[in-house]
Amino acid sequence: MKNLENEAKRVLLGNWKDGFSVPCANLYPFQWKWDSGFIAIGFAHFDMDKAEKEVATLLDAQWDNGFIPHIVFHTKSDTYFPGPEFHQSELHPDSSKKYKSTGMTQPPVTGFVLEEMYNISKDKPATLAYINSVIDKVYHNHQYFYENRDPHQEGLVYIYHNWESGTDNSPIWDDIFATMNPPHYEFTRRDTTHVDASERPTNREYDHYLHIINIAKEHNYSDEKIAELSPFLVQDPLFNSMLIKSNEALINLYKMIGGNDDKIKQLTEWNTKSVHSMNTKLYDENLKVYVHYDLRNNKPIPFITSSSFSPVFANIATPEQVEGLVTVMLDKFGGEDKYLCASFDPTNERYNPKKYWRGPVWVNLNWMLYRGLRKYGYSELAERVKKDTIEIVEKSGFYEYFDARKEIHNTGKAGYGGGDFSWSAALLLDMLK
Ligand code: 9WN
Repeated sequence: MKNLENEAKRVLLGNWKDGFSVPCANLYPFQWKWDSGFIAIGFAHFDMDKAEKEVATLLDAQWDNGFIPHIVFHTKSDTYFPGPEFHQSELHPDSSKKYKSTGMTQPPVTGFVLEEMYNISKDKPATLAYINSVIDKVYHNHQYFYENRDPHQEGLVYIYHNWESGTDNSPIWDDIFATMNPPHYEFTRRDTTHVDASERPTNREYDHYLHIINIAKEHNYSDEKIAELSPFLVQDPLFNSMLIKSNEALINLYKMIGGNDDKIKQLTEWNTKSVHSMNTKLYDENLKVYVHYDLRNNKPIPFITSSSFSPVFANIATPEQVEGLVTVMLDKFGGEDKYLCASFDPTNERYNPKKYWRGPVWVNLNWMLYRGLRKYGYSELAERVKKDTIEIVEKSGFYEYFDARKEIHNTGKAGYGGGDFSWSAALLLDMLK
């Protein structure tokens, strides 16, 4: 491939839509919450103005209760299902009056994204002034999570839909879906007109996805009712790691801004409790990794995913725990024949190297693992994650996800899902710097 850095910029500029970016043309024609954060990190390296607008546009769609939706429908498009007519965010009394959106959220990346933007900035006073103008919205979002998504006051927030995790069809959810028996809905998929169906979730899986939303809609997206009734209620180590990392970033940024002692105190209290619960409730002593917890059925979900390693990104794991995580990563995910890091345990029978979050490598997870491993002093492994990421993109292009098997990249198509995918470009650009 040509100069990777220029190619990455081309992808980002191509997906920019006057104030926000789409994750990928046609397949995802709106603004997504965690995508927008990763995209802003990419833009920060060559166009800070766009990075700032990206985040500001997302925050402009915040609800009165602090909630930030997972998709904001700024523009009309009929290339994606389900769109605004299905989600009906207007059912919730606090929803944005300005934009239609979904009634679910995505991992809270915005806090640490602001800190990344500050670190990248060549004009730090100007960037800090911008951060000062938006930071309270992010704080309000965290407040929403701790006040509405943590029914037992454990410091661990729940997600009520697999789309909230960002890791949509991971095998972790299979057993939860097995407890449900949704109707067969009539709907027309759009994703499978853009991407090979074998790389996407099945129609029956979509029945489950729509059913959970319908239950939430019946109760006008009330958090209390969702906590009481949703068949899907999970504490996700990736989601909570992002929240903890963003709490820490907000503390650092508020300290630089000055004042705000009450917020710093609150963020510190949240983090102390959250880190403790991550290391007790979500850490599996036998598997030596972090796992998801099924809050509806009150049991851990004992599978190893790339999310199981994500607490290294947020300074959550102790050095002993990191040693265990690294051993598992190398043993199960890190064979010579594989690129790091598959999204699901390659030694498990549910692993599928081509299907979305059931096995393929994702650049955003690799970026977090690279950063975390480097911070904990595992420089060799961190370098391998970085090298693998660059190599798969160089060989296969800026795809949405990639086959972990090296032989596939040498012999045929190994980049899957959407092409010219924004966060693959943005985070690769960051890794190249
Ligand atoms: C549903 C936009 C999003 C990502 C998710 C990814 C995929 C959507 C979909 O695309 O999910 O939110 O329709 O499949 O799984 O992580 O944010 O890129």
